This record gives sequence, structure tokens and C-alpha cells, in this order.
Amino acid sequence: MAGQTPAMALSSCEANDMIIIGEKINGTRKEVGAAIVKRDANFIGDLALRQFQSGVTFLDLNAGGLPEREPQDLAWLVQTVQEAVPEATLCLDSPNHLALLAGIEKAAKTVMLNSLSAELFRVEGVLPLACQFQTELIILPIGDKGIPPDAEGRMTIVRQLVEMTRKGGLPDEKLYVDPLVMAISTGIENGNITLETCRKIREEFPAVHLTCGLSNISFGMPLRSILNQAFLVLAIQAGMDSAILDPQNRELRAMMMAAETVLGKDRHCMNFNRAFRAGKIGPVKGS
Ligand code: THG
Repeated sequence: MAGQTPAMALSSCEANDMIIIGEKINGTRKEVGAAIVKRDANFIGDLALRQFQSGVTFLDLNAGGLPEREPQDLAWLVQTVQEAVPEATLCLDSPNHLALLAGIEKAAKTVMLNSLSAELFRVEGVLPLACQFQTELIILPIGDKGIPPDAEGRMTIVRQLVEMTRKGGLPDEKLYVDPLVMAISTGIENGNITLETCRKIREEFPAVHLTCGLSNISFGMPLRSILNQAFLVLAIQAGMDSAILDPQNRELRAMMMAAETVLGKDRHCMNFNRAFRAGKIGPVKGS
């Protein structure tokens, strides 16, 4: 785009709107895990619809539970969510390629896969699926020796993985690199390491998206939502254009839009004004 300032060039997302991946359908959450076991389609359908209506691009589906049940559980989740919200695009959240394949086979349209890492079983299992079905793909800088403690170590893995996806014919635009967010309560530099990784990825791979599991930052802390908001603002400044989060958290959504606006990613402040007039941010209409 002509006349772009360096700050604007940081964003890979031309339509200045964050790509939100709704986190709530996750079997490790107690009520969701129980609903999956009981095959409670109303409960899951309702969670899907409410997230969709609050504005998400993708709905994350994580079956959790026992590994041997995961393929059938994820297939059921896909079918159930699709019946409740046919327009939704799904993000299948599992390291297990058999579960991902079972989900893909039930899905009406192309999904996002969450995720590929450099662990051998995922390179052998998940990468071929992403290339074959041309899915959107989340990439994690985890290797066979775990998560590298610093940004440069994470970059080494990201470089390896991007080389593999390029070889497999998946365009960079379909990649969502997750720099990995670790709890600030377990390491004082955890936030800074993630932010530094974001900046390096943005610089070296301008066409990829950047996403993360935002609320990991606040595990084990009070006032989690406030910490999540602070981190989201900094991550957006570092080039994050997507996040896995609770889309029904209005404060978080308002903070996200405010950050994009003051960073010059919202032309004529149009998104912010529109969202306010539509009652998507600010006081709940009618109260
Ligand atoms: N990266 C990638 N995928 C991921 C994660 C990541 N998938 C799973 C997880 N991390 C992101 N998903 C969740 C889902 C739920 C919660 C946190 C992360 C959670 N929910 C609260 C609960 O269940 O009580 C409530 C949420 C709220 O009220 O805000 O904690 O890092 N690629």
C-alpha cells in the first residue's frame, strides 16, 4: 500500500481487524469436558453460537479427554458446531493427526489446524494433512527437546517449519505462527521473550500471521483479565494480528480495538467508532 508508515507496515493484516479464534469449546474446561462425554449438543451449540455472535473468525475446538477417544470426540464436536452455526470456520486443536483427520472429514469447509510443531510425530502427522487439504495452520516453536527458552531458539524452529510448509506448497499467508506465551508467574522474562519472538518473526516472515493463547500469560495470578489486556496491547504493538481468546469478554475486545486504533491500524478510526455505535464495545445497550 502506498504511503504506509513503518508502524503500519508492521501489520500483516490489511483489513485492520484482529483475527479472533474463540477459545471456549475446550474439553479441558470442566463443563465442556462433561458436555462432550454426555454428547450434549445443546450446550456445545450454544457456546458456539454465542462466540460466533460476538464476532470471531475461527472457533477453536479442543476435545481434550482420553487420547483414544479424541478422534470420535472431535468429529462429534465438528458436526455439532457446524449444525448450530453453519457459517463458522473451525480451528481443530489437537496434536493428534488422527483426531485432526476425523474432524476434517466432518467439516463442511476448509479448517484451520492447531497445530504443527517440529516434534517428529507432528511433522509426520500434521504437516501432510495441512498441505493436502490446504488448511490454515498454526505453527508452534516446540522441538523434540521442548520449548526453547529464548527468542533466537524459537526462531530456529520457526525457520525450519516455514521451510517445510513452503516445500509442501502451503503459502505463508496460511500460516499463523504462535511464539508461545508462558505464564509470567513462572518466569519474569516470559512476556518479553514472547514479544521479542513476535518482532523477529514479523521482520523475517512479513506474510505470516501471528497468533497466541493469550490467557497463558496470567495463569496463577489474580486479576487475570487485566494482565491479559496489558499483554494483548503489547503483543499488538509487536505485530500480533490474531489471538485465541474469550470473544465474549467485552473489556478485552474494547482494549484490543483501542490498541489497534492508537497504533494507526484503524483508518479514520472507523472500526472503533462503528463498534461503539453498534454497542460491541462500551456500555451494554439498553442498560
Ligand atoms: N496456543 C495454541 N493453542 C492453544 C493454546 C496456545 N489452545 C489451547 C489454549 N492454549 C488456548 N485455549 C484456552 C481455552 C480456555 C482457557 C484458556 C485457554 C481458559 N478459560 C477460562 C476457564 O475455562 O475458566 C475462562 C476464560 C475467561 O473467562 O476469560 O482458561 O497457547 N496454538
